[in-house]
Amino acid sequence: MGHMKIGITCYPTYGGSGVVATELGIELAQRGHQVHFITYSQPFRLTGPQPNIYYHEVEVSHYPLFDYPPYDLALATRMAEVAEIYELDLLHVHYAIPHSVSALLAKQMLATRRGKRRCLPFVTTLHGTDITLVGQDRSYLPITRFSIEQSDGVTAISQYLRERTLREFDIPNSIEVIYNFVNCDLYLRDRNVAQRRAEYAEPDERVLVHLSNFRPVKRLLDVVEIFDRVQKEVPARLLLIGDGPDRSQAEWLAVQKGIHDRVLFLGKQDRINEKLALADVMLLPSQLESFGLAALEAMACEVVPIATRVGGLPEVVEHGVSGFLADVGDVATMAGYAIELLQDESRLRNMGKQARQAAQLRFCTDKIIPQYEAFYRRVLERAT
Ligand code: GMT
Repeated sequence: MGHMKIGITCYPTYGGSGVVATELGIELAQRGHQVHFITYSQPFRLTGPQPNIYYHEVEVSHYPLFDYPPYDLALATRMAEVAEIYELDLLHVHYAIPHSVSALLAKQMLATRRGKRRCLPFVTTLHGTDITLVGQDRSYLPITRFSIEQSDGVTAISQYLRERTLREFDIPNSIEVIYNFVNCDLYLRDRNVAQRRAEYAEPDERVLVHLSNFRPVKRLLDVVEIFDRVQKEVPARLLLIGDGPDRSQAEWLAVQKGIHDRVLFLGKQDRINEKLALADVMLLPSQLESFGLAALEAMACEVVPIATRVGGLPEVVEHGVSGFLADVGDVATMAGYAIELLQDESRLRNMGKQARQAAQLRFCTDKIIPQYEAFYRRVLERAT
């Protein structure tokens, strides 16, 4: 089988699942597949026109009657239309709710069309909160389970998420783990970093970075607490990339602690690779991460992650080798790891190299994208 025509749906805004879906589409397109993004706005990492990539916006009608505009239905309709017009081979949806329900509807719409019946298998990739939070909500659990069961293929981004889904959802499907990935040619240490680093920090200062959507699960206040302890021992700055509900609380905490001038809120940023590449350490003290894509992106840039021992993070970060792991909320231990490392230049650089090596060996695009291609082919063979 040659190149495939693949429809991809994800949340197009800032967030790990949208990043993975978009980067996957870009990589597939570069390998010659035709990729159709079907989303309510242009995925934020999809910048500029690229060969083999199409974008189809989902319009949702807002009639006065619709207190709750039916996005899932508009999405299903658009999926079916795009699949028919562009003769898609399959749909790949990221994040179960509501995307896999819409994909199931689109599949059924096409399967029952008189005279123009069309087979449209769909793959669902589980990312984390679609299972750990949303799936636990009784009002969503049955439909999430149903749409996972009905998927023609299911993947999870870590062993942790796979096992948790099988355990808590009690589904008969097999779930294949395909880890998240990073483009190691784009995410790499900038050897001429000094000039750009000077925009944010003095030459003698270390740079710590945090990247997230600032939701409570990320424990942004712990990031500030850890940094406060670090900067008392080591001259340093903290770059906070992203935005979200916990931002103002974190800003106030930095003001209260008298470190506001050292904590730089950069907001949502493009070209994350360039920002990460000028840091020394990444702080990711999350309550839960099914994978922790930010840690992986940092590792590829030789930035050492200091994270929590939760969810899929131990599958990404090897404690003491490619980063450090501590218990949730243990800001003293995480600060201790950072201080020790930042005071020892050769250990810092060595660990940075180990982190990159781990990223390259296990999570580079050339390792992971072929796994998706092979998975799609298996799904298509089964479906026809
Ligand atoms: O972390 C978030 O709140 C965003 C969420 C998403 O779906 O956009 O991230 C999840 O998917 C990412 C990409 O696969 C993973 O790297 C994150 O660990 C995962 N977040 C959680 O499990 C909390």
